[in-house]
This record gives sequence, structure tokens and C-alpha cells, in this order.
Amino acid sequence: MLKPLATATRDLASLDGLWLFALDTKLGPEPWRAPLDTHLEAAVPASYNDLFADREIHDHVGLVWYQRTVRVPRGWADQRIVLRFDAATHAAAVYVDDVVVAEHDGGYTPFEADLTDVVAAGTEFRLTVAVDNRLTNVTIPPGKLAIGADGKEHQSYFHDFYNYAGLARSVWLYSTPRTHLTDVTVTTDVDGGTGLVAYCLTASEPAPASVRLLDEAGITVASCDGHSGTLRVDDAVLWRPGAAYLYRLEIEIHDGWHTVDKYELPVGIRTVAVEGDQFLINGEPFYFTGFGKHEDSAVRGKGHDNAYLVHDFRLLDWTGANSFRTSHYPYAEEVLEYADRHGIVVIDETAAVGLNLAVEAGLTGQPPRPTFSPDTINDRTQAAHAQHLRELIDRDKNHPSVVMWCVANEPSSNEEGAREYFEPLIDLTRELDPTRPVTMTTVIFATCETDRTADLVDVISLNRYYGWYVATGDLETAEKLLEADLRGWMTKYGKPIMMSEYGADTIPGLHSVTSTPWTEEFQADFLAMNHRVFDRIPSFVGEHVWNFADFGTGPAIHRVDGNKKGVFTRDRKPKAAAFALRERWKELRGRKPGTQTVQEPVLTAPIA
Ligand code: BDP
Repeated sequence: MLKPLATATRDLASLDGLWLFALDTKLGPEPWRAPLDTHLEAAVPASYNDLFADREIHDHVGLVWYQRTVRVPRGWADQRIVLRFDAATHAAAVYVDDVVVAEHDGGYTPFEADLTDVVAAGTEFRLTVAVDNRLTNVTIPPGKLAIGADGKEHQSYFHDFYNYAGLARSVWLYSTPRTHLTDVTVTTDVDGGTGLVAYCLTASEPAPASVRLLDEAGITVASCDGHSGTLRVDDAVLWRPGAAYLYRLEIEIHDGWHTVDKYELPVGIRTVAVEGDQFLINGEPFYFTGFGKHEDSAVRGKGHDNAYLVHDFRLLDWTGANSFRTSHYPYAEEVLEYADRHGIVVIDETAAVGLNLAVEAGLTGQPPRPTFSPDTINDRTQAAHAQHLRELIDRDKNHPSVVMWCVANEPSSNEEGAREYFEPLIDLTRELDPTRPVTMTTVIFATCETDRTADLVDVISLNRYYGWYVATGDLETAEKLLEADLRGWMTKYGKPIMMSEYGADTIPGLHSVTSTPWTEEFQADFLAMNHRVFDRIPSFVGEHVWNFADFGTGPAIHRVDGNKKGVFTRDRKPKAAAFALRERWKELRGRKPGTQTVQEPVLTAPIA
């Protein structure tokens, strides 16, 4: 799906700002038919939960309503008019005046409504959106609803981060010509010194098309006519981790002699492959250093915020990180665009977190339920998961920073039914994008002996907490257990292995000379123990600490004011481990490929 852009033929209007807001329980039937009866206003983009200092809103389960009026710009009379939500978490219905114009399931990918026949240029309309935060056994991520003793619906879920909801990303109204580009797919390859940029366009009509590729100086380096083709770039400057280089693909759709639509896309020429037990970018071994992150900050919840975007990337740079994983859902497109421009490598994950009812049993003390069964994770869940993969790849396929798809986080891959559930989804991922490797993070209960899916993926990504959840505080025992675990996977599969999560909860300001769990010293020692082991495993290709920053969680007795495994606090202050990591990743430079200092790129590429 194309990101909306202002170009010579397209206009873009932001609908961000303050919208009327109300809980469903406070409104009468069919609230979209009139101005919302409320005095509340919600910021868009932001999760609504923490905005109002109101427990009822914070804990609300079900629909909330957002509303604002929108004036269609006068000049859009003969244009196609489109309404676009970058995300609505987790499901939405959209009304223009009295008419429903869009419905969407899935909280982290965009959706649109074509309003051309519904609104008129220069007029105003009432835009109302119902957003549903409920998670069930057939949603991604899954959850469980139950009526509590208070007679109200209660939500539980199988992941620890808080179920923030609402309109956490931007909303747009944009115009395109009636005859317009509908999609573009770019894949790149390298042949000696020549960069190959294969493109494939789709348009609303079979109108002629042409493309040209410009370098960062604005010089045309290749051009081609037609809806598909391969551009050859002599002496191509490759997109490299830490040294991004972006060409610009300019696309034109023609009608007779006229250019009717123009669109442009940044293109990074690079290759990604897994060979033997190595992860290769541009044919060179790459070692991931970085974090699992969250989109999370105080007050905004999961609301996208450019100030946090810039600051977080500067902190990645400060620590010497070269990469991160979009745990546990697709992040805002602005994040990937920034990573493209700054040479940060991304593992892009779906929102499939918590397909694991053993974790539920561990958290609640209830007897375990089978994860994969008609009453739990079932065919409908799998169909929703497939749709999440389609929408993720459709949105993110052209980002050079994205080097691998992560199909799920910590599913119960050791349980009966896991292979039947995941094999078609991994096949689908490869079919949708044959160019990028595929992974899935593996929960500690799935050992190299019991896991049923590891042969299906390209990189074995392990989430391991030896010294924290297992052998708590005993780093000597933890070191032995971890090494035995990693060697088992290495011997059995001969594939690249990375640690996609390892971390220890840490209260900033808590200290101890005996390195006790929860102290800053222990977090640093815990990471150092892991690093000693990683350095002894030849097929090891990366380390992503859990987590970049502390983050908000749901109510749980093992979480005090959120998950504290951040190397930075929730407001991005460094704990002692941040300095230790910085030393570690500095020391890795020169020793591990791809861990060179992140270079400050010369930003001549356009910032959309
Ligand atoms: C892992 C999950 C992650 C949690 C982490 C933890 O993948 O989402 O936040 O554990 O417990 O199992 O801190």
C-alpha cells in the first residue's frame, strides 16, 4: 500500500489534532449520526488510555468513539479523495456523516476509504470512528474476554505490555488523480559493481508508465518505460548498515501525452541473504547489535511521536546499536523511513505475540490449556495472522532497512499443532517476499529437542532469560545452561543463531556490591555473562537486548510500574547497563562485521 505523499499531482492534508472522544458506554445508539455528546477531546495520534487520568477510560474494554469535522479542500473537485488511517488499534469502523465507509481489523497497519463518491470538494463532513480494543482467541494478538463479578467485560491477554488502544498514528485526507498509481514493488540486487533495481507498478487503469532513478545529487542514473522492468545502475552506491544511501525512484503515469500522476519512492540498493550459518548484507557477514523495542512513552502510550523517534535513534547510535526488532507489532512507517535514511537495520515483526497458552498458565497459575485447538488458537486465528502478514509485507516491502520478517514472538512452537499452524504462514511470507529471510522468536520452553518449527525459518532467534526467570541471580549456573542451550541449536540446525531477547528487570538507582537481581550492577553483569557465551558460539549472528527502554504493562504482580528490563528508563535515562553495552559494542567494532560506528549520513534524500 502506497504511503500518501504530496507530489506534483497529489495533495495531502493531515487530520491530526484534537478529536471529540467518548466511551461507548456513555453514548446512545448509533452515535455517528450526530455530534458526539461529550466534553472530552483526545489527541490524535496517541493511545487514549493515559490521556484523561480516569480509571474508567484507562481500563475500558470495548468501543470508543472519535469524531471531528473535516473540510475537503476546494481545489480537489475532479480528484479522487481518500481517507487514510495509519493505524487504529485494534479494529475500527469509519463513518462519513451517516455512512460507514471502512472497516478494518488489526491494530498496526494502515487502511483507507475512497471518499470520491461520498464527499465533495469545498464541503464539510462529520468523520466518526469507532475503535475496538478487544482481543479474543481469533484476533492477532490474541486475548481472552470474560464477564467479571462486577458484570462487566474484562480483558486478559498473553503478553505483558499494556493493551494501549485508539488512534495512535496519523490520519490523512489525500487526493490523487482519477487515473493513478496504486502500488509499486521494488527489489534490488547487485551484479559486480552494477546495482539492479527491479520495479513493478500497478495503476488504476492500464495507462502507460515510466520511471527514472536519481542519485542523491539529483542526477538521473537510469530510466525505463512500462509497468515493470529492471534499472541498471553502474557503479552503484549501496545502502549499507551505518551508511545509508538512497536513490529516488520517480514514477509517472501517463494519459496520451500528459503526465497524470507522479509518485516517488526512496530506494536503497542492497542484498540480504542467509548462507550457511551467516547472515549476509551485500554479501558481507552482518552481526546484529541492538534491542527489542516498544512503541511506548508516558501519556502517549503507543502514540507515534517524532521527538521520541529522533531521540531513540540517537540513543541507538550512542550505544553503538546497528539494529532493532519491531517487537511486538509493526511500528509507524515514519520509524522505518527514518531507519532507511540513517542506516539502521530492522527486523520487522507482526503483532502475533502471545500465541502461547503455556505462558498464560505461568502468569495466572491456572492449568495450561492447549494453544492450538478449535477453542483456542484455531483456523480463524491463522486466517487473521495471514492477513496481518499480507498487510505488513504490503506496507513495508520497499524499505531497505527491513532485512528480515519475524512471523511471531514466542509462540508455543513446542506444542502439538504448532507446525500445522506455522508452516502455511511461513510459506505465505516467502511467497509474498522471496527476497528476505524469515524468523520467529523462540520461547524458553521450546528447546532444540522439542521445538517443531525451527527447520522452517532461516535464522534461529532465541529469547532466553537464564539468570533471570531461570537460575535467578545465579549467573554461574545461568552461564552453563545458556551455553548448553545455544550449542544444542547450533549442532542440530547449523543455521545462524541470534539472541532476540535477553534481559533483567532493573530499578534505576538500586545498587549492590554483591550484584543482586533488580540492581543496576546485576543488569550489567547479566548482560556480560550472556556476551561471554555469545562470543563462544561460532554461528552466532547477533544480540538484541530486551529491552531498549522500560515500558508500560498491564496489571500483574510480577511487574511494578511496568517492565523494567530497559537499558534506558521509560523517559530514556541510561541505567549502568547502557554504559556497559556501549563499551561492549565499541569493543565489537572491528571484531564483528557490521558493527562499525553508525555514520551520520548526508541527508540529500527527500524526507516525506
Ligand atoms: C518475553 C516476551 C516479552 C516480555 C519479556 C519479559 O517476549 O514481550 O516483555 O519476556 O518478561 O517472554 O520481560
